[in-house]
Amino acid sequence: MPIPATDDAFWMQHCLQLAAQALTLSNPNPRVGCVIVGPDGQVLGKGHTQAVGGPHAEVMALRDVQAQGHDPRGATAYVSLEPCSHHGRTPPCCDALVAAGIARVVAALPDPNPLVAGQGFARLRAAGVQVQWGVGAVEAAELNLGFLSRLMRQRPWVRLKVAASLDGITALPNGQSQWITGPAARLDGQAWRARACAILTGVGTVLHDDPLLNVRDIPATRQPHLAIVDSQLRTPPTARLFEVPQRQVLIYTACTDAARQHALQARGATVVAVPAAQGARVNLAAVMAHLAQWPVNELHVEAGATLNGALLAGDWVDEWLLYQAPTIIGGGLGMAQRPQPLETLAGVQPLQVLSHTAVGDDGRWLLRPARR
Ligand code: AOF
Ligand code: ZN
Repeated sequence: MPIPATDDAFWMQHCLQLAAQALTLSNPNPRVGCVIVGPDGQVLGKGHTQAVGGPHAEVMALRDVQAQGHDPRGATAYVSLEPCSHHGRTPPCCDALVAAGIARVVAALPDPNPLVAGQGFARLRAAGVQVQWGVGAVEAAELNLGFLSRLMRQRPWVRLKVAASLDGITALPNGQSQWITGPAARLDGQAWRARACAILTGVGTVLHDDPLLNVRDIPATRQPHLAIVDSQLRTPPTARLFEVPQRQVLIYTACTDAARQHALQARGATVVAVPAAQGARVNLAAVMAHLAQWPVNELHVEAGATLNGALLAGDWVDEWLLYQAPTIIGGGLGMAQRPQPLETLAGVQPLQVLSHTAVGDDGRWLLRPARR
């Protein structure tokens, strides 16, 4: 039996599934889905946001309606974000919906983009379209937590990934850190990299591991950008990370040495001068503000204990992605070293467990500071 176009919760779920298909594709645009449903519960067309510069979800769905030879007049459009009202890289979606004769729009969330921010709904209403929003808002926000963080807090959503042993060791005292977790966890880690707008690391990791910090071993339509916190510009211009095509490398530094800057720029890096913080390190607030402007929605951190500790101490970590191998190393470096160790446990931030799952032989915790 067809599901009528009045079952908003049902159709919004469908819409959110479409939005999820844009998980690694649409960055830094939000992941949005749209399904257009006829009055008798017939799906007339559906779509999701394409790669940046490409069509939005509503336009994809309207094209699908047309391709299938359906008539969208009088239909309901379910969309997981307020249809845009601005001319960005693409024309306004609300105009396209109005032109197609859509009678009702059900949205999950308003768009916090100041260029839209309620004007999409207002324009639809002014054109006589019935508008309702709020259905599926929690799920739509979860899917777009990076986009919402960037627009509403002017900072990326910071997800910090660590691979540790049962005793919380991430590297031997000599710094060796590879292969603590197994192949399934490493592959899972790639999927989390793929959904991020950018990966963040510290120069210590670059010097020690000469990592690529790219997406590999899984299908990828784009590479996240790479940001390096490097107060003294010690990143070697010969580092392997410069060999990854299709991404930008941003180096945040407090060092003004022109020769070093030029050598890195010659490798394609964008060197960003930020104020020094205490201990000759870079000011992380300035780094985060710049990344939000870049624009970065989800920032995936893979760094050593020093940068992790600075992020923890500065309260920048929104989410911990912690892989835990069933092994006890018995000494070495922990996952985060604060610049100033706490003197009392009262300062410890409790974490809320979002999930705890087996990934191959390892465990994966997804944790968020309890108050967020
Ligand atoms: C929608 N539907 O599927 C998405 C929207 O530069 P543009 O033209 O691609 O516009 C990007 C902005 O449009 C983005 O920041 C957000 O406000 C909105 N995204 N809007 O109606 C969509 N992805
Ligand atoms: Zn749009």
